[in-house]
Amino acid sequence: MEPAVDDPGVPLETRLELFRLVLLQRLAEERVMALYRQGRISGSVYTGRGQEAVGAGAGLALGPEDVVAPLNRELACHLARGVTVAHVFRNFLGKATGPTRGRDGNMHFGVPEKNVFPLVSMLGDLVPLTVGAALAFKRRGEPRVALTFFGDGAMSTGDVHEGLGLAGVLDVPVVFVIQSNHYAYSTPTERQMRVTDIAARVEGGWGIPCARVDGTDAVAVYAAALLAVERARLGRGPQALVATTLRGHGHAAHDGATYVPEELRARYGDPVERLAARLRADGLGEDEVERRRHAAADEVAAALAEAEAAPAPDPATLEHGVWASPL
Ligand SMILES: Cc1ncc(C[n+]2csc(CCOP(=O)(O)OP(=O)(O)O)c2C)c(N)n1
Repeated sequence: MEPAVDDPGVPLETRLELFRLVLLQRLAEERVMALYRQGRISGSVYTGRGQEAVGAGAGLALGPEDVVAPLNRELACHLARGVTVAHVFRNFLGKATGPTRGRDGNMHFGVPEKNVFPLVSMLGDLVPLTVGAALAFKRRGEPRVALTFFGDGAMSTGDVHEGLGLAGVLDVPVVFVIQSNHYAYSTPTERQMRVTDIAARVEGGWGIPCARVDGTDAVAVYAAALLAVERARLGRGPQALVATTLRGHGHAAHDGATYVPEELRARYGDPVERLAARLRADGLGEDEVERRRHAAADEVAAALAEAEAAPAPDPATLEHGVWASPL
């Protein structure tokens, strides 16, 4: 883990908003896991437990005109853009009024009016798309930035190589946030890449400046992401950030993560509790910290009740939105 960066320049108001975001992700995903175990969500679920600080910090560092492409582990990034918890639940529960109108029971959705790209896959596919958005901003002379995330496993895919290569030569305003969580599914990093220093790979391989940050520290992620976003906006070309984390669950709900040794787990703190401790050190009283936990729990409970009451899709609409070629 990287040492904590105690950035006194991040205002208390922003720290409190980060706390709200990581709490909401944590509590919403706990509900999602419970719903999955009750058989009320089909397929599987991929949560960001232990990695909440990364989506929250990077999401909050963007301006409203910027574009972001989050993956499954960055629910807090959606929330930072103003997407509601109820909207997320409506998708998981396959509701007609959800973002995919019941076609997906996961995080494969975008919110165009909030400049959030839809998740295609978590294996690097969003990298070339995000670079394309950044190229459009550059060609139109707009002061906007595009940001996406990918994991250490995704880093070994062709799309990531192509996307980073293109971003470098076109010198576009894009930020890559790499969630380095020691495993690609269950494969340890050292078994899928020989050079395991990801920042060194990004800088040496693609010529993109890459900061290192402790991915369990939301304030540090925010501060580093803000710097990267502003550099990109000022025309200094693509920027990257590697956030070191550990998944609190397996790759998906069905994966018990028994391959993660206890010694490794012991090296990582909980991002939610870490931020709570930091706020206490900032002078926030315990009762105020608790009040915020309760407020987040109430928001999640109300959002779930709202989503549960939403209508299911009409079976007659099954073929709507499906492209079919005439025989
Ligand atoms: C073409 C393809 N191969 C394999 C998979 C299964 N798969 C999904 S994500 C993943 C690894 C992702 O690793 P990483 O980017 O490090 O993310 P993490 O799960 O650690 O968060 C794998 C093997 C897939 N979805 N598609």
